Amino acid sequence: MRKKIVAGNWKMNKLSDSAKALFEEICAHSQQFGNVTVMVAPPSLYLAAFAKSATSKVCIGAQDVSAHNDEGAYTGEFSAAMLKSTGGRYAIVGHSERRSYHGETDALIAKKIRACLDAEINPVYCCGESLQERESGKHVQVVQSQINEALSGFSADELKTLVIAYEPVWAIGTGKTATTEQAQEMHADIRQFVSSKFGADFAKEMRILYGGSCKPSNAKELFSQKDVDGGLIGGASLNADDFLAIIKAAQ
Ligand code: 3PY
Repeated sequence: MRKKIVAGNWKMNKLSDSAKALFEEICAHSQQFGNVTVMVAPPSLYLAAFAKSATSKVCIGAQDVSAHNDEGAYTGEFSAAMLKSTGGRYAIVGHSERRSYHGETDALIAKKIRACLDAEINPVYCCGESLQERESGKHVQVVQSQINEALSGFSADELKTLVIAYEPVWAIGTGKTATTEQAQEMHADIRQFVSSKFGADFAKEMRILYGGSCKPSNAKELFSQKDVDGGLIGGASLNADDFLAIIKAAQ
């Protein structure tokens, strides 16, 4: 039985006071999270303070991390080891906004996954196709090739803490959500593909989250799908009531 994860990706939202208030409100409800792993990924400026004040039921994650784990001249970056030293547990890598605005490739993302694993940070690897790729029927091929490139340098043993987030790019920030059938179909395909690379036992245990306009009204149905192990939540994670309702839907 895979434990569900609900992760909030706050992206570049909220000034310090309102970020703190939102985080405190989420933490105040943590007794109600049951068996769901809840992760919050605030803007990185707030990470250390949040990690210090988080309850044991709320994990802190970064929205991105450097591919370098050695200290040095990497202006603007922070390492997975630094994240770990503040109490962070997860790092999102390969989000489509990092791919499109910062030109991140799966080769670079593979290095970020390596940096996370070396520092004992759980990587949340994002993959997903564009609208054009979906409409031309190439979505399965595109996602498989992303995963293939990002994960091929690793053994199953190394990737034990990996989480995959399937986020169709056409559903990110657009209000469009994949139908439950589309989500389940892709998740099942991802699990099958991972199984062919790393073995059935590994694939059976690996969590695959759905991301892309997941909200209270569609979360329960999405999370009830056999291969959907929770969600990576964008806009709806910025509102405590919505985020808490999504956590409830995962229980
Ligand atoms: C979204 O739901 O918009 C996301 O990008 C989550 O990462």
